[in-house]
Amino acid sequence: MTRVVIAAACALMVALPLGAEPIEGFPANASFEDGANGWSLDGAEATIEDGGARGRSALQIEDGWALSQVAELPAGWIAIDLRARAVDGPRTPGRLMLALTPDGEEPAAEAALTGKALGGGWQPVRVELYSRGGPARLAVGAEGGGRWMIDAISAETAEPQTLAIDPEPTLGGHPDEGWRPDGLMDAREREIGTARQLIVDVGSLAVTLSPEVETGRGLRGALRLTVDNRSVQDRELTVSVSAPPGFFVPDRTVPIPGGSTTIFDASLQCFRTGTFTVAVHFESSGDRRSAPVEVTVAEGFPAIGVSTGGELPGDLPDALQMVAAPPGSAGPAGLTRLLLLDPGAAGSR
Ligand SMILES: [Ca+2]
Repeated sequence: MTRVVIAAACALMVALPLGAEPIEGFPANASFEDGANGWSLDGAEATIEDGGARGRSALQIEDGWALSQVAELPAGWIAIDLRARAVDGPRTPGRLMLALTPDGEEPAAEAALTGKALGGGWQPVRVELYSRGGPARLAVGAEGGGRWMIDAISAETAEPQTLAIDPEPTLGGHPDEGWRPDGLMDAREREIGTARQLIVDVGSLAVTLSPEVETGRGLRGALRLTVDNRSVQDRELTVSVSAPPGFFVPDRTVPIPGGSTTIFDASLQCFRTGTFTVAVHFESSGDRRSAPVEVTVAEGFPAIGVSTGGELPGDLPDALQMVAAPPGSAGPAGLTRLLLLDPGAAGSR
């Protein structure tokens, strides 16, 4: 499996940017109530259909790119808010793509969403795209055989929000999808009442953790670790995680004072939903031990997109929403540039 180097936003602090100015009239016919006027559907399998999220009509696209009318746009980040729907729900194959394309250029995906990421029904989405300034179009694309609907588009200038990230964290690669060890690796199991605990001895440390963890998409700190240091010497414990694509867990080293018990929450941040088995590795005093943990990631909003340094990979892990760094953007890698918003709160936007 390809190892994808990514930079991912590490927090879920979401605030609307200050000083945002609406870009009136962009895109033209933004709710498709005037049919396909203002849009070029040439070369795309795209139609205007009933059943819109706002008003009667919406764009439905199966393949290729639908392009808005050219508009003169300011340079800088532009936030696009829209409603998106995967017509066949989470089973919808392929991906929905968005881009801000200078006039005369071919669109290339700058943000991509899967059916699993969108779920069922209309989903509010906010994407920040970079404008080089000048005449450009909004491009809505589809590939991979699924049907998608788009409605209620609006645009405003945006101040990119920079979030703290680690330099060059890595995503995925090991273990493979569906990986599950035969046993408990280096851990032993203890039952306390009806609860199960895993205990891992590493150097003079005994690490206690739960074999099963539940968390929400994008959240950190899901893995509670209790570390007993049986030595009087101070130690350090490094926690790392091997996980399928979609997880983002940088290595973390924590001081463990001698003769004490230290409790902290390690990250199992994941940007997709589902149940996965990951391997958690513990290193201390040159000793390295591992334990398997089953992680169930539930839908959670707002869900942030994973930001790649360059082009989007062609084969996205399903359920993973991604954004690319467009040419000339010169923005920090850790921007929150794609948000799936809470459908229940959509009326407030
Ligand atoms: Ca509409």
